[in-house]
Amino acid sequence: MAAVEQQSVRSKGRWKAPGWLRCVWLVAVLVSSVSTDQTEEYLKREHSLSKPYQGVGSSASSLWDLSGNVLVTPQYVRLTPDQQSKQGAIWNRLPCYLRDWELQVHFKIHGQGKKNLNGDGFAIWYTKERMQQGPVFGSKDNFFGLGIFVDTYPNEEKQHEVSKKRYTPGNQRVFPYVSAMVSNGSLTYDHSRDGRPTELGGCTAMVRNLNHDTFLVIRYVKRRLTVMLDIDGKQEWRDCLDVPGVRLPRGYYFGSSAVTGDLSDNHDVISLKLYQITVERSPAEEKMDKEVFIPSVDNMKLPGVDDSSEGMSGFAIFLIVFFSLLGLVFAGVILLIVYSKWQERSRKRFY
Ligand SMILES: [Ca+2]
Repeated sequence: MAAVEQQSVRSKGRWKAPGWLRCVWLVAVLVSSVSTDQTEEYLKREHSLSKPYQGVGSSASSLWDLSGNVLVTPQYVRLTPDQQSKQGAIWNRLPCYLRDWELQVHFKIHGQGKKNLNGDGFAIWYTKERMQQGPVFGSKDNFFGLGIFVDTYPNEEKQHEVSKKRYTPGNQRVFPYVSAMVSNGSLTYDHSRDGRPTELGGCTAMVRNLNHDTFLVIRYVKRRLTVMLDIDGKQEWRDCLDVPGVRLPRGYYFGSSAVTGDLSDNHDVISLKLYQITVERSPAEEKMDKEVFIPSVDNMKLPGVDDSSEGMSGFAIFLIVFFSLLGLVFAGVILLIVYSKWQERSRKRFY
């Protein structure tokens, strides 16, 4: 059992080799010490949540805190019931200091509402803040860190229907929709637009009212953020989004939250399994991989702290260049005056 749990579900759905072939493969792996991209995975129990959730929310030694209308049963953690205006969250008590990790989320969204008459969805968080209620799927806006959203209600599409506005081609999408956002504390999630202005990427994911298990995996390895889904009951991961150059500080908290409004759903988390990924880095990669203090994404301008410091340095360079040029002109003028005076004097001496 423990051995099974030590393996990441990343390998799920792959072809299973017969025993003898696996032995040969194992020997081959042991013999060959040369590997370009060797990765290993370990389940980190302190950041994981699984059935039967012993002591969660009730014991002082629990690794998880509950907030809002969350309900813990032996089978699932219900973030919200299928009722209007509910909000619930579950947060890990321990900050995570891993550099490379993978979070596997086993979840279930189900309710009485017909398609697009349900809401609002749930979020998975890796943020500086924890246990703070707010408008982003029941959690705080202007957060520091990463949010992965499983959005089940098309707010923008519904507004367009009401106002009969035309769509920009390519902007219309099918819901439920999974998206990612990284914020440095200054970005606001635009609920009315389903987060379009701030999203890093996303995909459609038909995850409601399914009879089979649904999974989502968030991988963060060498600053590359990938989200994959296993929602078709085929035990296969399919790509959802892939963003390189995502800089997330260490020591943030994992959590999950959900919200219902006029429309509702049961948002259940069945398990959260965090795997440490051990990955080799070349000396050059190691040198590039400096400690991060403020979340950011390479080649993407986030307003706020990062941006203003960059803006300031640009302005400072401008000032330096400007005053240097001014100084040069001033020095030139003085030299010219001195030279003409000297010429005048030497002329007087000759006459
Ligand atoms: Ca929405």
